[in-house]
Amino acid sequence: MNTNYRFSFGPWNIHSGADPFGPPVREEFSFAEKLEFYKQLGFDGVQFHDDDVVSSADALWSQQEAEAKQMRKLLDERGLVAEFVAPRLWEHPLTIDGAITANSAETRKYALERSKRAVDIARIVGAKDLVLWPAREGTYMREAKDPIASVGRLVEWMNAILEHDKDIRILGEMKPNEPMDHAYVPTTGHFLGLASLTVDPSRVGTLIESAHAILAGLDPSDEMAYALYHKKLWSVHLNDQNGLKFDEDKSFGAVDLRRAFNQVWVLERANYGQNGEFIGLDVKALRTQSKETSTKHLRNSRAIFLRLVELARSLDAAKVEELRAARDYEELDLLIVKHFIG
Ligand code: 3MF
Ligand code: MG
Repeated sequence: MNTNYRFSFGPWNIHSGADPFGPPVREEFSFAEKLEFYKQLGFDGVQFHDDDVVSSADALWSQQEAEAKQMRKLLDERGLVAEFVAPRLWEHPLTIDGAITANSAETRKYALERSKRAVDIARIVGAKDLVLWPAREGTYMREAKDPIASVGRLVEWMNAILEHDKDIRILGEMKPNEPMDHAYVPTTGHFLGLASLTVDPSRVGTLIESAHAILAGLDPSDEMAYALYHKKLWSVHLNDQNGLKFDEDKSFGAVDLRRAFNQVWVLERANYGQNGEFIGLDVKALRTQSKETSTKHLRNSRAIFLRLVELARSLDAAKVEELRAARDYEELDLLIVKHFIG
C-alpha cells in the first residue's frame, strides 16, 4: 500500500477568476508568489504548460533554454519537481482550427515544432513526461475536417515526438468536448487504441481527469481502472463536476463524495504512486473568492483526498467480499454510505 502520496498542481490553478463572461475579479499572484504556495499547501510537484516555463513559446531557443534553466533553479531551491510540460497548442493565432489536426500544413508544422520544443523544455526542468490535451483536435461541425486523416495525424505527431527524444513519455489527457463540439479522441480508451499504433507504445500512457470522464458520461474510477489494468495510468487530474455542462474543475469530492471515494479506492488498490506518479489536481477557485482566500480549493481537495484514503483503508474489505458473494448489493450500499456518515 502506498502510504506516501505526492501532490501536484499547475500554476493556472491559482488564478484571477476571469471566465468567458467576465473579466478578472482578483489580482493575479506573480509566478514567484505561486511557487511559494506549493510547499505551504503540501504539494511537491509543479505541472507546466510550455509557456508557463518560458515567457514565449515562439522565442528563440537560446532565450527559452536560459529561461528553462532558471526555472529549474527556482524549483531545485524550493525542493519542488516538475511533473510534466504540456504544449499549449490551443491559444495561438495559427491554431484557431486546431493544431495537430488542422487542415493547414503550416499550422501542423508549427504544432510539431512547438511540441518538440516543449519536450526540450521538459528535459531541462527535469520532467520526463509531455502531456497532450488535444483541446482543438476536433470540430465544431462534422464536415470541417477529414476525421480519418485527423486520427492519422495524431499518430504521426506522437511518432515524431517519440523519435525526437528517446526518453520522453507522452500522456494523453482526453476530454470529449469543450472547446470543440466533439473531440476526435474523446476518452482514455480511444487514446490507448492510438497509443498501440505508435512506434513505441511503452512510452505512451494517460492522465485521467475526473471531470473529463464525467463529461463523457463515464465514471472516473472505472476509467482509471481501465488504464490501471493496462499499466497506463501515469497521472491524474482529480476534481469534480456537477453534471453535463462546462468543465467546472470543482474541488475534488465537492459534488459527489462517493464518486470521489471510488477514485481514491481504485488508486489505493492498484498501489498508484508506487512508481512516483503524482496525485495531480486540476481545480479552479470559485470566482467569488477573494485573492487572499483563492488557494482554499487546493487545500480542500488535498484534505478531502487524504480523508478518503483513510476511509478506503478502514473499509471492512472482508465484509465487502461477503456481500459481493451473497449478491446483497442493497446491504453493500448501506455499508458504504454508513462508512461515510457513521
Ligand atoms: C482542460 C484541462 C487543462 C489541461 C492542461 C494540461 C486547464 O480541460 O483540463 O487544464 O489539464 O491544459 O494540458
Ligand atoms: Mg486537466
